[in-house]
Amino acid sequence: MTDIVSESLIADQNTSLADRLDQDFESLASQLQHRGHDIEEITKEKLRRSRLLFPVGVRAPVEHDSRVFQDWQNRVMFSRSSKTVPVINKLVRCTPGVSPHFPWDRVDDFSELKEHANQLGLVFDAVNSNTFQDQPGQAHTYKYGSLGNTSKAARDQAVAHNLECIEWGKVLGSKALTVWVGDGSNFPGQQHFIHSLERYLDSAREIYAAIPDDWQMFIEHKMFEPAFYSTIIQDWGTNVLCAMELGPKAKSLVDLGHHAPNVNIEMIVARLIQFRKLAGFHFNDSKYGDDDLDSGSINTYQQFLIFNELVDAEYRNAPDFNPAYMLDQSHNITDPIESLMNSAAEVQRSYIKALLVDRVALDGYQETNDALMAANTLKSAYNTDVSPILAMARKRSGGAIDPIATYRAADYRLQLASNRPAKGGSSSGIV
Ligand SMILES: [Mn+2]
Repeated sequence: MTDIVSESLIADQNTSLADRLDQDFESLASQLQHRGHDIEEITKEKLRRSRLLFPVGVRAPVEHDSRVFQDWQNRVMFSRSSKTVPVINKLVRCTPGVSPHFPWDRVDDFSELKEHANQLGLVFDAVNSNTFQDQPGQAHTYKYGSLGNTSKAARDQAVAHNLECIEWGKVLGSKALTVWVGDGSNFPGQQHFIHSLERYLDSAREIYAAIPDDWQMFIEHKMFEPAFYSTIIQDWGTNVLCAMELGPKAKSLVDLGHHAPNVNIEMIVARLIQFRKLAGFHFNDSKYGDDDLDSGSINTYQQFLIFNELVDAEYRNAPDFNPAYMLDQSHNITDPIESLMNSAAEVQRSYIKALLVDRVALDGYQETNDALMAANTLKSAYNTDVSPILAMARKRSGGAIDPIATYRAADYRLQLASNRPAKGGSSSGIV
């Protein structure tokens, strides 16, 4: 597939779109110039940063459909025959990172995997442990929790899995371990809130002790599911308390879908930045709960407001501010490659729009309590169509002006190739 999405195919596809893009880019350039922004600076800024940001967390939609799960497993980069992440990165040029999920993404030889990935221009980001599902052959069930289980043996087993994830991650070149546990209860009174959190913290301290000095431990909270009455790390409050308890290497990860509807997530982000505890993000979108819908498919204004806080932190040189950006979505009715490309662009779109916020004006309106103009200042940036910047940045870095169309053209060629008779044959049919 990576061969099918060739440099020449991308160049061919770009040729027909280049003139129109140049016009749109010039038009946006003059629009932004009137507002005091240099489009070249923004495009370069994006190029510089986007190579570091937006790793794609390869996650299987395991909760939904085993058939889809199988299909997904066959498509991830670890199967040599299909190369989801390399194809995406080749087209969008901003997703060089992979966030492996263990044991789903376990291989026999991690150094061989790292070498293989590096040859494809990819690197590994945070490794994810999984103690929310029982694995075949494991000695102790996680039915009643993992790191916070009442059974010491189950807790030890969960700690041991996290330690092996760290070891695998060291080989891969990862610099963080993401820990999300499904521990919780379904009935009032089922668990002692304080004792269960104490057990979680004791286990987490053992994991933290094994985190290398140049690593971080990302703690991910989630309000509910699979437990529906209480969850041990249910919100950012408990999350940050645990991160503070553990130490400076522990930080709080924000998965956009892991909050109650209508919660002010951008404010949570600001709080975590202020107290040096923002680990990063699992981007996705949601309508009702942990829907894992494509990023930017529902609430694009919220995503922009989150990036408004992130760009504000960049401008202020906020201390210990280096969040990891990952996509954490499930795709049941779309091609994951197409959805992930779309989502990467939507996340970048929010970032670019946040760069356009007139921060001097905003600061003035905040100081003078001009609520309406403060809100309008944000809206002015949000309402700008920055698509030409995204497309130009992709083109200049060797990617596709229109990644979906180029991917579909490649897929079309692939189908032609697989349908084509091996030798000669009819002259009709395939054109
Ligand atoms: Mn997540």
